[in-house]
Amino acid sequence: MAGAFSLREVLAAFQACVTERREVLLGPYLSGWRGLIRFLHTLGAIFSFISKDAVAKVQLMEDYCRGEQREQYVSLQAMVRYELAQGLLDAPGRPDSGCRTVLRLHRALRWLQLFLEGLRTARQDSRTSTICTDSYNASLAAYHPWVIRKAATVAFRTLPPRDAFLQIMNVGTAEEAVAMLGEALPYIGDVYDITQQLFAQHELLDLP
Ligand code: 1PW
Repeated sequence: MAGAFSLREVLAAFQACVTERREVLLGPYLSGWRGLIRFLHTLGAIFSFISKDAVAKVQLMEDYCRGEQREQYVSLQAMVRYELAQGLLDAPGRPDSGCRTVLRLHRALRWLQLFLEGLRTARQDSRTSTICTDSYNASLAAYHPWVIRKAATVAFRTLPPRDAFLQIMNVGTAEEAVAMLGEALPYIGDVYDITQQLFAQHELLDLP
């Protein structure tokens, strides 16, 4: 069915990211992002603006995954090893490394995690826009200049009420969507935590 799309697929992709050895596979990580971007587009034009930068970053990473060095970009762990060993993270004015690009997506993933968790646990009459603004302010906003924070906050105000939002996730009834979130969110948390630890270990959390 054209346009049929469920947030369940996004969460399944993030679930498929983590290997038995606790490595994060870039292929499913980027499919998760692709799905999320598709979902953001269903929220209207103003969210297309928000997702524009994520689209560019996912595209850049997909190019690495298909490029000559693709074997070095199978997992986040391989990528960090490779880019560090090649000195790709030392040169100033190199804004296109995989590590600094994934770091931006990683910070945005924290926002998504907090937002969906807020949505899951909120009272039925809660405002989606408030949940979204609060989760943004608690995460990604710290890395954004004022003008982006402002534009983001304006976009959030257009979000539909909680129950309607749960419906457009296309997972079933609001109750079913909440149950799905409860099941799937630990996997996003897992991906986030492993990535955070990897980047911290190599002192890459502040890559310009
Ligand atoms: C409904 C909740 C959905 C959460 C989805 C997350 C989407 C994240 C995209 C936010 C992007 C805002 C505008 C872009 C800002 C860029 O300057 C910034 N990129 C990100 C992803 O934060 C930093 O990238 P840069 O300039 O250092 O290359």
